[in-house]
Amino acid sequence: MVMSTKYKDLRAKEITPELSGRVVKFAGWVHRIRDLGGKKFVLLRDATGIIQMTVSKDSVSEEVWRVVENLTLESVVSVVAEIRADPRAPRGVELIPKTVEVLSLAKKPLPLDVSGKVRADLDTRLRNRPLDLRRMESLAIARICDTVLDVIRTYLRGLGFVEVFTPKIIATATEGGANLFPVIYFGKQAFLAQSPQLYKELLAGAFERVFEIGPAWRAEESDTPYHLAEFISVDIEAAFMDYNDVMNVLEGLVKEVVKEVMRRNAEDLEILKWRPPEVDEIPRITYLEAIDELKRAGLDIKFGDDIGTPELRVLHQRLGYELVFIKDFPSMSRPFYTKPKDDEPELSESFDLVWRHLEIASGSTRIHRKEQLLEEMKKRGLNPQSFEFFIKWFDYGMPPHAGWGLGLSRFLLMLTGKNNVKEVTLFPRDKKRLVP
Ligand code: AMO
Repeated sequence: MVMSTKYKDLRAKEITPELSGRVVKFAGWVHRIRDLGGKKFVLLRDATGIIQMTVSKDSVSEEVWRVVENLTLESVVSVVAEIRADPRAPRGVELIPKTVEVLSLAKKPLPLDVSGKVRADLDTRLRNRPLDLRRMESLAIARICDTVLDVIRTYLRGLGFVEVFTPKIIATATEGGANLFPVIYFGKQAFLAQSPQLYKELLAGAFERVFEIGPAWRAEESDTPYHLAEFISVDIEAAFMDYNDVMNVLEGLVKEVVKEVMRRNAEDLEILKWRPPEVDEIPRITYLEAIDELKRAGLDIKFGDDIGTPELRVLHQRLGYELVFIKDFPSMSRPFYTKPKDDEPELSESFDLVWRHLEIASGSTRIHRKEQLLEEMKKRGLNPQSFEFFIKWFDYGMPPHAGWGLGLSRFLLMLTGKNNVKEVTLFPRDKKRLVP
């Protein structure tokens, strides 16, 4: 939809050769300047793309020429210009300015090249993130993320899930106590939520099917390409479903997201030079099968051991999947709310969704019987009193339920081909980074 505003009639992408002859207002950033003496090609950029402004000394006013001569990269300009079709210009169209006004003059030199010519390392880019985000690649990632969020919402609503928000300042650890961020809450000890887990369970006990897209915090000590101190978690919780059911929901969702990203973000994928994996049926293997495979590969691994990124690399190499569900993890390796299998209680109704060597989601059937919940808490040395706000409601009709949590930034790695979650997070937070 085209909307004329105080500063612009059209956005860069909307300026096409068919509009040749029209005089319009345009505003954007100076992306690049090619100087041929009496002629200057100024590439103007906005969030939709780039349009060339061609300025010839002998056909513009002295005032326009003076302004253009003093332009710096990333300055913001507002122009009134005639659109002219010209096959030599990028996209076959250019602007011939009548007036050029500088709305914000950028200092020289820039701390980071925005045009994409000079490569900078990730740390430099993150220190200069507001400029880094102006790069075409950053915009492509942001647009893909936008599609993902839209498709997730539409898909889950289509299945009757209701979008909810749970409290982010909470009283107890939900995913284990090691990586909590404490907060002082009116003089009392509280924490930033590691996940919406216990609240989404309570909500499934009221609304049956809920989902949330929101932040989660983990005080991650180690600096890896896959961990953030603050990340966006996509969570669902559903009453009257078990882990197989919610794996089906997740599989359907991943398929739909990939399909829609390919369709809606073809240009962005081209900018990123990436093609997401085609998703068909996602194979499901058990933890025990994975362990056996790793043993066959010569790894020294036994029941109960974690299957981390190094082990997943080996598994991916040997089994050659793009996506796989690993299920039925040992009960004691999962949080207290995870339901052990009825016939083999040392294993649990749990799963991870793995892309190549990266866990992107995890979930389970939850315990819905109070005595069993208390038993599992005891096994893990947890104090039921601290969870009274949660456990109490298991006395009043808690349905069987299941759910999962998906790390948005990890999912985006699969969809954008980037290899560090910080690249696909606007302002990432890690141990060393609190600004910008
Ligand atoms: P889990 O702790 O496995 O499960 O987290 C779910 C998903 O969140 C992502 N994730 C992270 N992403 C970036 N940085 C981090 N530090 C980080 N930690 C986790 C991962 C992971 O798969 N309550 C359960 C989910 C459930 O059972 O519903 C939970 O939080 O992609």
